[in-house]
Amino acid sequence: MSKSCCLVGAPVQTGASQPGCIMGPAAFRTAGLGATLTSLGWSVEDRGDVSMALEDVSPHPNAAIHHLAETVGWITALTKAAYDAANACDVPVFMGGDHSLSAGTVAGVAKRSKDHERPLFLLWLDAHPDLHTLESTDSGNLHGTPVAYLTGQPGFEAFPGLEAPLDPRNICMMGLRSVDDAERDRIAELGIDVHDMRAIDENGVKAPLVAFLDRVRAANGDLHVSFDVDFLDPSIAPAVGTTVPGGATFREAHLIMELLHDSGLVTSLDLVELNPFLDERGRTARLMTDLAASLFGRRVLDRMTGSY
Ligand code: B3U
Ligand code: MN
Ligand code: MN
Repeated sequence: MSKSCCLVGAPVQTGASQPGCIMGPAAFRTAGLGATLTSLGWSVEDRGDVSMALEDVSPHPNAAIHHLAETVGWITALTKAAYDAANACDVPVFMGGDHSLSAGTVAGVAKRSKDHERPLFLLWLDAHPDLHTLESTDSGNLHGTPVAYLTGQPGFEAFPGLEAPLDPRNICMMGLRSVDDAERDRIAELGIDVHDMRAIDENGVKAPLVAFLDRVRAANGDLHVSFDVDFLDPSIAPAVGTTVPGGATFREAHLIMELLHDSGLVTSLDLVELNPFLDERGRTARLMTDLAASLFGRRVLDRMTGSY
């Protein structure tokens, strides 16, 4: 029996500073993500786009914060949609949408992992650690906060209560190159496994990723991958509102996807921050779709390797 994946659209843009991510799910569909995964032998169900109901939330004392009620609405809706999707297919793929959506998708799949008494691990591919609390964010853009929320940091009273907070030691971040002071302190305090671009330049991507995957396997864990477009260098992936120079090359990202596939460990995926309004003739949407295809088993040549 073929393995199943389901596509879930999360047209969220209220966590970012500029509009455009609302078009992300449509761009992934236009780039043929569903048909690509079908051609790789997966049975694919497109569950459509999630919709949001505004929540009644009082303003936060941090006046920089914008769209709090919308974000809370999205997190509530996406937590449920992700939990349902994770119960309905082997690997749900969440098509964003800005990165605030991961506060919901990861919360939802974490709840399902908890039902199955499996620890959830999180691979965060991003230029940013997205580790602000509602107090520490200066920009007020809530796509900078999901990892702090998901690890149960204080100050998220306005957000929905978390049923299954993540253990920060089960998080691996790769690609960081824009980190604010409060986030730098929090990384050290929480003991997150971080590989910034300097570390990738010095050590490559394979050794740290394989070490992390070995930990996931040894713990019999589930693995959620959250892939922010800005992990990639802007020269190959221009369709993102927060470009940061010095990102991952196509070859680094491609190898990560192939190693993830070979591991057989990935149980859910976010594709986030695609802003089609900023794209050049669909090239970023197509690149993200191609990279996802590699994670789902597109291969160049057969290899006689071990598990990875
Ligand atoms: N840390 C900054 C920048 C940022 C975070 N995530 C994105 N940008 N995409 C902030 O606004 O919180
Ligand atoms: Mn991000
Ligand atoms: Mn980012």
